[in-house]
Amino acid sequence: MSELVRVENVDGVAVVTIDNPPVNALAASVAEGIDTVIAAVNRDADMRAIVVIGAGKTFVAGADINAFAKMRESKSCGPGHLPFLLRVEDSAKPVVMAIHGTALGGGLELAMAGHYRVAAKDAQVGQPEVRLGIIPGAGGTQRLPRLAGVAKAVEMCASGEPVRAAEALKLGIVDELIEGDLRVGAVAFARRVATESVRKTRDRGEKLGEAATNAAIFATARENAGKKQRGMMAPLAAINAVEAATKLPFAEGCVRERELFLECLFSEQSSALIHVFFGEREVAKIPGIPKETSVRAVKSAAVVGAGTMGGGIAMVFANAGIPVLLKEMEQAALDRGLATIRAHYANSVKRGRFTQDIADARMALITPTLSYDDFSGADMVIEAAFEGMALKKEIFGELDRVCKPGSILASNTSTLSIDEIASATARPEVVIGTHFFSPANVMRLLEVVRGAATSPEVIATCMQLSKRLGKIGVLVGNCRGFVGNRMFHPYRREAQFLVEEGAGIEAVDKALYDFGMAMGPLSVADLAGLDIGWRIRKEHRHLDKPGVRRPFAEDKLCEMGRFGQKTRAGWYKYDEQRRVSVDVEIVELLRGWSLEAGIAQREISSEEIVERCIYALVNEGARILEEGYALRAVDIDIIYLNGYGFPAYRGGPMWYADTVGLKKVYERVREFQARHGETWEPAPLLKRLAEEGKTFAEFRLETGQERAGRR
Ligand code: T1G
Repeated sequence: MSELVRVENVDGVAVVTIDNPPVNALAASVAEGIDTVIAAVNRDADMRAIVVIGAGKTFVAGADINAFAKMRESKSCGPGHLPFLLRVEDSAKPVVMAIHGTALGGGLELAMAGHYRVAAKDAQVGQPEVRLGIIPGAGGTQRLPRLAGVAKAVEMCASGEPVRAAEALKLGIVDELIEGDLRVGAVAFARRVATESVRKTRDRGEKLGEAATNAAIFATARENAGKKQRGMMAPLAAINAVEAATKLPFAEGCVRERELFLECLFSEQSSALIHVFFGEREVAKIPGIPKETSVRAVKSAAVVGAGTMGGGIAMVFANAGIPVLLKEMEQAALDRGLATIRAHYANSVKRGRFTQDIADARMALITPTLSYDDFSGADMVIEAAFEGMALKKEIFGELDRVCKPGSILASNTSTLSIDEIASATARPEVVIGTHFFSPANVMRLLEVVRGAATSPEVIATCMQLSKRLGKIGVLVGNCRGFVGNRMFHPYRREAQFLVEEGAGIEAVDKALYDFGMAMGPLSVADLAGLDIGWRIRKEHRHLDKPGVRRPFAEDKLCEMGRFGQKTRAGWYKYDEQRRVSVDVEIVELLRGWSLEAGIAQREISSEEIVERCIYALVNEGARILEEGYALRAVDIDIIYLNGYGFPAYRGGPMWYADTVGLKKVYERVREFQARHGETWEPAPLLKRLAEEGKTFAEFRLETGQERAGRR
């Protein structure tokens, strides 16, 4: 009997416990263990029924994702768990699956191969495989429609969204919710059904619907997938597999599912998305700051500035149940900030995201103030004021005066030096950057910026807090623009250069949009406001290298007062309803300015547009890595997926470059350097890895070189 699966006889009911921490992944050895036990119990006349339950915090959270990499290497992976699950289903004695925590992917497939499912009230069940770029591969797309109906099954398999136990009960996925001790409840349930003839999920067809209604369901599902999961292959494969369940007998449906599963598994999209899955967990691990590092309690917070960012950050804390002060200089500004927050909550209630009670409770956690005096009790303060060094230093000087010892002093600056801000206090060890992304209450990314003096305890506290706030915290070093914005600068530079060289404004945006970016770079600029970059460029003009080409287009637009959507004119023009259109006047003006600047106009392919913009990101990312401002290439990937709309199915800019091959990327960068000058000087790390045939994913900084990890 493997120690991963143990069995106990509870008055004639065999309780089979899966114990494969941390999430009871359905590794081959676990499946083997369950298989053996069920066969033995069926031979044991004293045993009347079987309960399968998970040890620890969850039922089975899926197949072992680590095994997929091996399958890809060996280019083979056998029938998977299908035959094993058929044997579970063929058990003559009823098998009751007892679900707590999550039953996801292979975990739900195992549960559905059982004859009954009972669940704890807070359990969740789902088929999240599409998030890994694959589809259920062990009968999930065939059994789920038989239990939950076609519409819900296709929605769950295509979106990957889990459902809560109460809804699973309504849908027929679960047979009973257990109050109190799940194990006790499941054994009692098993006793009740012990004498009933087992019902195999695969034999149930009553919910497989009619061809006509199903055709409409699948058409809508494909349309939704095309919109919400643009560019991803797995959701469409999942829809095809569920459709097969409605058209083919169970066994043939499983064969079709397996074909689609393998197509996805051996795709670049799947390896990219599995890279992202483990990457989102790896970024939480900071070399030199062990998991045991003590953290500070953050039971109360305060935010300086109730503008767009400040208001959004206050909502993030309130949404996490943390009381937060919100300070402004004047009452009018405070009222405006509070009104915006109220409007956000009202909008969420209107869209049914949560109830009015929840909105009221969250609003009640936000306390407006015009004075710093109330800050003395705050465990953490986040400054979100205007992006000017003098003002920030004045604020931090004030915070240093009023905040209690041990309070964490954070700045939401997106470009300014944390060390210089910290120099305005006598306690730089508690000063840190917490760079939220707009809208702060929506965007998942949080760049945690380490200053030269920031203590490991403060870093550990902020990294842990980011998870509590529903964010993905990524630790970065204190360089100009940190990681995200520093890389975004050359990306946006190339987008402007391409327009100046003759590419259409729409063509540039379309090329990147088709590549998978959530939005084209010029549309993003119009949304964010062209004036923000313009003001920063003017403030840093003294840093520009003489003789080095720099884009002029956006400066010209700003000189015309075209700041983007907020002025209903930027790269594009916008009507009252913010509908966008190309402004031919600007197109002509741009051509004139370019010719004046002696820039030859030429046809530019979308391939070149993508390469110029994405390789500019990659080249700057390589610099950031070798300078130690990012801990790993995956940290950069997670930043770009969660803060800049980079397509997850491409794994992030550094993973994408590895997929293309650094040799090819390097050669292309050299070509751009030859044509466009030193702005394209290859990063030494890119050159080295390309010549050594290595990847960014393999790259690890020599110990002591990290600036994000350690000063
Ligand atoms: N396989 C291997 N490792 C896993 C894993 C899995 N399925 N799930 C989690 N881990 C690791 C994770 O990397 C982390 O490791 C630790 O467990 C804790 O996870 C055949 C083909 C269950 C909701 O997609 O969504 O089944 O960082 O930090 O926040 O058709 O984990 O500590 O070293 O996320 O409490 C489908 C994936 C697989 C679910 C718990 N299943 N897991 O969240 O902990 S494909 C999934 C999750 C499949 C079948 C197909 C979450 C969770 P480390 P954690 P958490």
